Amino acid sequence: VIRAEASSVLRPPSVHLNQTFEAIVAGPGMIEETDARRLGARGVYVCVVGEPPDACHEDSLSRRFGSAASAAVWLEQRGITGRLILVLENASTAGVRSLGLRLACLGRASYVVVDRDADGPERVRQVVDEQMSRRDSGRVPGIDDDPSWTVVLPSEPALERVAESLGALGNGYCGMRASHEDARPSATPLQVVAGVYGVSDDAKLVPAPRWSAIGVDQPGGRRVLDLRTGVLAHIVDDEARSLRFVSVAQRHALALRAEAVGDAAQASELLIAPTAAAAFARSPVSDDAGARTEVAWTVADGHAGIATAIRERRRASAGRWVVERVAACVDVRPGEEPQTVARDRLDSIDHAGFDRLLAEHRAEWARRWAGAHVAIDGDAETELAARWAVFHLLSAARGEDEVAVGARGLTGPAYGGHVFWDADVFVLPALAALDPPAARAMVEYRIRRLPAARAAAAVAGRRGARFPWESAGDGTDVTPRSGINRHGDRVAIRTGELEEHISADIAWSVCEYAAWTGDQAVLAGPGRDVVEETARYWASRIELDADGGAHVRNVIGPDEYHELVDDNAFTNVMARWNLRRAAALASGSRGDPEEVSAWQALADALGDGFDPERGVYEQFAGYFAREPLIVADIGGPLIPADIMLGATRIAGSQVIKQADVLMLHHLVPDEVVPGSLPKNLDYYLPRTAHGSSLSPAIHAALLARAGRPDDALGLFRLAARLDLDDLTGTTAGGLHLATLGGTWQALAYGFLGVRVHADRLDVDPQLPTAWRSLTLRFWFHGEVLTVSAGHDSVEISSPVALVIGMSGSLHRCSPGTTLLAIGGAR
Ligand code: IFM
Repeated sequence: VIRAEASSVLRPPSVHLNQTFEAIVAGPGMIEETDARRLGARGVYVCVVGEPPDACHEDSLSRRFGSAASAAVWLEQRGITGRLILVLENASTAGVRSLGLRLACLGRASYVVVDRDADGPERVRQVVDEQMSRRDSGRVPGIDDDPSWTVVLPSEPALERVAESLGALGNGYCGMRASHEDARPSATPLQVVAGVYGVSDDAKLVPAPRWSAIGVDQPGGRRVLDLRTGVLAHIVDDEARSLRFVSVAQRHALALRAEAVGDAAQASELLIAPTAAAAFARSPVSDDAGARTEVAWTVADGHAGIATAIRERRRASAGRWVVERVAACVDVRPGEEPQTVARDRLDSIDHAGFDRLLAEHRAEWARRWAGAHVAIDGDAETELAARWAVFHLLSAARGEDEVAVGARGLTGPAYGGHVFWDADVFVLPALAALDPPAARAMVEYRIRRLPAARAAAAVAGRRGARFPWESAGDGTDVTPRSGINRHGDRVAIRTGELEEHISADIAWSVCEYAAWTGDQAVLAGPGRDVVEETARYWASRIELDADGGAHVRNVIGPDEYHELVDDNAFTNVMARWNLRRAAALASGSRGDPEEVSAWQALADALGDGFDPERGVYEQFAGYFAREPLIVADIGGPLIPADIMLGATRIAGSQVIKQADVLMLHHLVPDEVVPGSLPKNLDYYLPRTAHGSSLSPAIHAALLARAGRPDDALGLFRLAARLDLDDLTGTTAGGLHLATLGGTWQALAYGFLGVRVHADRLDVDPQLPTAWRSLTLRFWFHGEVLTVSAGHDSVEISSPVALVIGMSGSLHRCSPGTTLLAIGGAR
């Protein structure tokens, strides 16, 4: 990075540029017309710093921008920021500095002052020429190493598998772990395509051919994940580096470029068989004018397959080698010819080429962040962790067709890629706000599996639809029936049979999606079928007493330490909500009035375990009589209490794994007794081991809602850093997507107090003392809003008029920015 000091003359060739600037912002008059055209034609943006704009050279590209401010914004929208911009100024250093202060994207730019009357213009040309020659020789592009947007992966060999998860890249279609480009024994490289599952062997995601092992060891250095532009860089030193990305602009496209000094041996094969079991085949490598091409494919159970086609070019010049790979990763349907499908995609990807793919990819990430920004003033470490969470949420799903978001997304093999309630309750609400089309694709995944859920209900002798606890390709239940525990013993897994709340959770997520997006069409069509069919299931699942009491017996609630319980409060209240919501959707339209009133009556009869004397919900029938153990007797939070004290002891106690009753306060606050949150928090928090990664973020959200933001902060940081610090020791198997979704939810629902309604948005900020402000940008009813809360006021920016509920009043906000005082309207 150029670090020239401000001076009257640009420090010339002694200035060592170790990366290609993506943009050069130059002062008026410094670049001749012909040069401007020449440079512009070659992809360098020449913009103007300083006023007046009419001093711009008539025919230069600068005319397009008018001012440095608009130039900077234009560049930022293309993912070009900070150190990737060289600002050259011929007015005053102070002018550029003040511009940098006003514009975040120029705040980190390198800048120099050129004396126009001396040899400044010539120096500018030298810098530009050096830049162009770097680009022409295909050097590895640099990244903006902004500490608030980059995550350095751990480099200790013992943490290699954790690092592979933390730096995983994905576009919702395919995902790959951040494995090194050489094949290290400690590594577990994996590339998968969302929704491509095998059938046998627990219906796991099918591993794709590996495409990024270039056969060259570049030891040491830093692996840096650039969240802003979605690239993974491996930087050994000025001479050796690599950069790769999974394109978010073209879902099949993958690209990698690496360079180093010396000679690189050519790998004989470009694609490598994944280690996990799947039939693997390859075509012979073909060589056409130095571009080597290969296609390989994996097939599981003879039906689900992934083909990868790759083209590699190696250049060597001046003692340096550069390897460039572009690849196409495609799912192959039965009857399709893998070679043809992948090769066709590759040809069009290769036609675009590495630089254009990267430019499109960066621009798409810039577009995504424009609707998903997170800033926490006063807590840089947590801010980075929150951005990292949003990055991986946005990488997990895509806004087309349908998308299956597994418990670990596309970042690792744990749980075989199966879809749990993690997707519907934890990830989906975040994506409904950050990337609504991606959330719609997640809803679509469930809608298309409604027939399988109906069949499951029928097999159980019930009506309606019963969704599976773990779901993969066809929507049948793929929960394993047994597993090996940490002591090596085989134990029964009963969640598939008993954890039935998922059916109501899915109905809830469809409604939450509609509330965030205003997409009423989904609730008038297939989404309504999901809500009604699940209600129908509950209606046939609920058992009635002789005295008219309604019960759901023999279930597992979210707290999986207690199996085969009756009247789990969470299950019952979610079922009640499901019945009421279906009744509301059905009444007055095509609904059968008799069925609607039966749903309403059942909902009213269903016990919820609320004990009015204590003001606390009993988690299930008989829970209060269990051994009164609390977690502090065993250890700190995030402990697997069942392993420490044995599953039987814990099952007989009041220690619970994760938020259960309290999930109700988070998901359906209108279904619980008003004002019951504080007492239930006080009761259940000491009994919660957070043995599931799903737990801390939800408690953080609820503590903030209960007016205890400083208490919330500890659990929030735990959630935000759960994977970054591998706090559960399970991150090697992939990232905990539910925790990432919970992290965003804790910020939005918890600290900002956001609630969405059909016609308005409520906010009720509760910031920890350590934070000066919290800013979130998100989509609400088709528009991007920015909500920025401090301790005394909240600022809401919206392109359209909006009704905001705050402190018990409704505020009509005009388009633009509205400032509301917390605790009273202004
Ligand atoms: O869905 C969760 C569950 O709540 C706790 N055990 C792990 C599952 C997958 O993350």
